[in-house]
Amino acid sequence: LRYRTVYAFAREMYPKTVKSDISYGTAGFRTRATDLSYVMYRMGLLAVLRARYKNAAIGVMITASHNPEPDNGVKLVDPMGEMLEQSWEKWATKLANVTDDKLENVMNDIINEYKIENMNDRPEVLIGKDTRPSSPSLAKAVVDGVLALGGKPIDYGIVTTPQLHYFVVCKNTHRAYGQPTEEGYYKKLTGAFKKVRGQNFNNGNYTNRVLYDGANGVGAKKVKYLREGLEGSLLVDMYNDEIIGSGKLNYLCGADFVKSQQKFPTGLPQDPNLRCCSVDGDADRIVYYYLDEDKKFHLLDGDRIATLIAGYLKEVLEKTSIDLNLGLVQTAYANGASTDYITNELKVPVACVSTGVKHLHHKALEYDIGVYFEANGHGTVVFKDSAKKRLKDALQTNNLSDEQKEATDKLLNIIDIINEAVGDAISDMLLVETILHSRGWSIKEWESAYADLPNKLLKVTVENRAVITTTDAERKCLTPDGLQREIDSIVSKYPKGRSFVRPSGTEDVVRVYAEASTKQDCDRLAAEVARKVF
Ligand code: NG1
Ligand code: ZN
Repeated sequence: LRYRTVYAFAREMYPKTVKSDISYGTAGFRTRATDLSYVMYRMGLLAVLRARYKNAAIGVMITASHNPEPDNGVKLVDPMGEMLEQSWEKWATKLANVTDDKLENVMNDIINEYKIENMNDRPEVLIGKDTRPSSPSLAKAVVDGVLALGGKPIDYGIVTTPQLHYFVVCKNTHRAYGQPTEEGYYKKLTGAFKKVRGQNFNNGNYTNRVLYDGANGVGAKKVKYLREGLEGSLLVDMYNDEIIGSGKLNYLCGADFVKSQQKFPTGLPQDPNLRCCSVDGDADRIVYYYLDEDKKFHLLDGDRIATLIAGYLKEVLEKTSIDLNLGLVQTAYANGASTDYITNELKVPVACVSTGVKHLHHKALEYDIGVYFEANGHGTVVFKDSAKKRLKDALQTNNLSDEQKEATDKLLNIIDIINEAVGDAISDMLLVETILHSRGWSIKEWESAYADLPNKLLKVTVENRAVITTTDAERKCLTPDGLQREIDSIVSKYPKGRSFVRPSGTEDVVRVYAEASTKQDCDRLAAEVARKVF
């Protein structure tokens, strides 16, 4: 009987109103909020199937991240906090696009394909949403889908994407990772942060005040709670914290605006040399920046954060007695200067993978300690369980020198500052602040490690972006025939030139990236390559 209700309910309450297809991409489904009710209900159904198949709790996050306020979206979170496994993405797409009368067939196809027999189990589905005005009704659609199929929805209300990932991991590790509550999340992060910082809140050229752009979204709402737990160890000055219904979400502010426009956001005081950071609309990305005495804008993006973290972890690691391998993972969008610096100065192995967090995360897991960041500020650090165990075991033995003991203890605390499940703006901010504090660095000193090559990212609209296929972590085109040869010949004219093109996974555009030794060359290179794509 319940089964009939599932589909009758779908037809009545959440009919498929949109004819055109959508597809589950690198960031799940994302489109205008008004077109998403039926998709949400269906993702509620899919989450229950996935949870039954994995015998674990699954997450559903409702957000469109850095997109404008009228958009929304949904992504599923797998048991260990990863993005939904790739082989299920095509089922998500099928389920979203099938007509109401065929919904039951696709559901049965999934049940048969994965031989899901425990259809009476009542697994937990953890649901989170961002601050968009459309989010509550879309969350209700997910809840209805979960209930209709007999799952147990747990509504976390408004949370950041990384918080939801954290809750899912806590649930599925029986709290070994932490308490699956917001309070548990803040306590874990701030507790570890305060331990590492100690009693001296300032150090050398580091001052414990950061200007924080909340993008008028969930990242603003949540930092208010975090601040209390920090107890003055870090002063977070909040800007752009108009939240629900202001229409200002991500507007002229936030990490995506700052990174893609390479501009100072609205709403923050423009005093020179102040350390500022911006998060995006679901607080899974962060970038730092400042204005100098001449009001020139300086951006410290994901590449900078990654190099700061990798350099520091390498140093702390060397002071312990334990031999763990450390690696850094980037995408082709990482600035060439950062890659050179990591390889030649830090001497940390660096890998390049395709765009999309799941690729970075997956590759990072190959190292004992894997640091990964996209240039846009999404990233984190992952530690192998065996690496953590070795650190903990070493601390138990009594044969460490004081220096080794201190370094091991510090590293273990640093692990607790980090949200290993997924890139997390709030946790990444605490980690950056910890490192700058420990080094006694101002933001300028951090920046002085290397000089970014001028770079440019263009969007080109073409009839069918799928005609472009790539290889070598998206750095080379396979098709259309001859395009790569043309790009190579253009690039060869520019000193330190590098350029590649690839179809976006989230927008109907082809992205053109270029970098070169001067801004003028970089602009020319980007324009020349873009012309070949038309
Ligand atoms: P696409 O649209 O595939 O380039 C963008 C970002 C990714 C990633 C995803 C998911 C760039 C160049 N691309 O992907 O880094 O964050 O969105 O949000 O920034
Ligand atoms: Zn985001």
